[in-house]
Amino acid sequence: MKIYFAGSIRGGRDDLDIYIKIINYLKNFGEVLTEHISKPSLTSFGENHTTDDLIHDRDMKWLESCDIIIAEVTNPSLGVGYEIGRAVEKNKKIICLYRKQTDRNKRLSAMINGCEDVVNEEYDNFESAKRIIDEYLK
Ligand code: 6K6
Repeated sequence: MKIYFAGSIRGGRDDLDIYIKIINYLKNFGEVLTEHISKPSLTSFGENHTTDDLIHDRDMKWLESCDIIIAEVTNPSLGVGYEIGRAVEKNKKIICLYRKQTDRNKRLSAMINGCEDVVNEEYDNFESAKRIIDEYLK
């Protein structure tokens, strides 16, 4: 199974630790096409080896070829929102994982939470994220 993991890069890297754990766990179920998102060297300031055009076109090809998208959507990211929208157009299976927040002012965008083509799941910690992943990927 080809898995496309989406997580914030230029939107901010505060959730990198949980991305690393989720990606490593997803590898039990198949090939994670976007494993680079778990690289600490991929900072919000970017890498100079490639251009934005190439990143966009490569990621769209991966999105087209994947069987499922797992998006960690706690940290708002334009790129992740864009990927989810494009994946909806392509009729892909999309699971969004949103970590429960103590700050009531922080809520998942209505455009994701209100999208009937997306499975939205809230989780508390990595253990509960794993249970959700098991539910959809096992
Ligand atoms: C790294 C840091 C700044 O720019 C980069 C370039 N690298 C990227 N490489 C691969 N995928 C990327 C890159 N930048 C964005 N993406 C895709 O968009 C990933 O698949 C992420 O799920 C999503 C992150 O979007 P932003 O808006 O948070 O960057």
